[in-house]
Amino acid sequence: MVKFDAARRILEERAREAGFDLVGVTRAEPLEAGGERLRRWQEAGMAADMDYMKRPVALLSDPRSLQKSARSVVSLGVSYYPGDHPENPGDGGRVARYAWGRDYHEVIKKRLFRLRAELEEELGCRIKARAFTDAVPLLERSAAQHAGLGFFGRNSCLINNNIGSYFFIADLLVDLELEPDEPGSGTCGRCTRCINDCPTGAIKAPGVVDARLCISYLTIENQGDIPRELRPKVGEWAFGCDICQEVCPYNKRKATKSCWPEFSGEAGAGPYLKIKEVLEIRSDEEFEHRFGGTPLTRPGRAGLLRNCCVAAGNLKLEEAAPALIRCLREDSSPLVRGHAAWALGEIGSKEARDALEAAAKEEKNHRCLEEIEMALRDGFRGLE
Ligand code: B12
Ligand code: SF4
Ligand code: SF4
Repeated sequence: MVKFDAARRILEERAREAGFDLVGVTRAEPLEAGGERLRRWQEAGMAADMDYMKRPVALLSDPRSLQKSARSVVSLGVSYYPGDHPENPGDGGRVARYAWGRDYHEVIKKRLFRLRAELEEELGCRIKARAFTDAVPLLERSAAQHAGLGFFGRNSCLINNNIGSYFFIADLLVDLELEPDEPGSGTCGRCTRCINDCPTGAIKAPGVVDARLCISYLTIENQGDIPRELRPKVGEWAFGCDICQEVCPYNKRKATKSCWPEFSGEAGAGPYLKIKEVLEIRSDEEFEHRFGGTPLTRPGRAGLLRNCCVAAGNLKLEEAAPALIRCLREDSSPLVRGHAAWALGEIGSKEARDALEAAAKEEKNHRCLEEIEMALRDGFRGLE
């Protein structure tokens, strides 16, 4: 039988060797305070259309609902910070840092399995384990806070005093009894920058993000329209949003560059999408060819084109007008046609208006027709 503290030490060593920046352990017991906050969040409707976040609190807050035999939760943190966001070349749709490289689910899972295998070898016993990151129903931030990885910032992110908040949380649920860590502690002090600077006012109270307003939700998880009144506030973001982390003093001082090459901009889509090029993607095959193996597949082809339409409209990107007009005429998705209409209204050129007027005669979809009419009514200020 392996000794309690020896197993903990071996875990720490192997996890560091595997490239994890943070490692901590908590007992596989219900996360009661987190569960209570989740209940209030769900009841307020803040989970928007994310059905997986509407599952019972008892399920989402209990690690043993994922693995009955689990005794400990090993919580791991890995920095994805690729560095500063470069200046927009002028025609780019901004991508949140966590998504510049390869799909973190796959990349991290591989290392988690390797870590488990190494632990089994070193400890000389079979370990029944479940390994995951961001893919199962568990309050990962709460578990990580219990395991000592950091404290909750007012932006609701888990912040580590040494590396800031640009890190993924990954978990190994194991049937081993491991020595638990002290819970993470720290404070935002009197700072409220994230709350003040969130463009949509999504941070409703310290640690409480209303997903219905959050740009990250609107551009990634949301499968429908980006509400018209929120579109101007989305700015140039085409996938996710980093503002409440960018303004955070902990990240300004402490953000530590990731040492995983898979998360660098060169490994994936990088910091900006070429809006004009994305707007030309017409098939799922082409989309998969361009973005397969990166986190950008999450909203699907139509979702990513929708986002690029909104970014083009906000950038008043006249050079994207021909591509937007092709979306309006040819795209099979009403979501794309509707948002292309909005963007053309924002760009407000003569060719944009001509295209909208022509489309108004052809469009059969009721929602798209409404978008076209509203674009003709509300856009084009200053063209007369
Ligand atoms: C749903 C979800 C989202 C939703 C909702 C986000 C939200 N804040 O709820 C959307 C799509 C908006 C989103 C956005 C992002 N997400 Co997200 N998301 C998740 C997911 C799947 C569940 C989060 C959740 O349970 N929300 C429900 C609410 C109630 O919980 P919560 O926000 O985590 O808040 C808890 C704590 O903040 C705590 N709390 C807050 N204040 C206080 C104060 C006290 C005193 C106490 C005791 C507790 C407490 O209580 C809550 C319950 O545990 C997790 C993965 C997972 N399975 O956990 C990733 C996760 C939270 N996301 C992550 C990331 C990276 C992001 C983005 C940065 C991506 C981006 N750049 O666009 C943004 C950040 C936006 C933000 N400010 O939260 C990481 C966060 C890592 C970290 N260091 O914190 C996670 C953990 C994924 C991972 N495995 O790495 N996300
Ligand atoms: S990710 Fe962006 S929109 Fe969401 S809470 Fe943070 S600043 Fe606000
Ligand atoms: S910006 Fe300020 S208030 Fe927000 S999480 Fe960072 S330290 Fe806390």
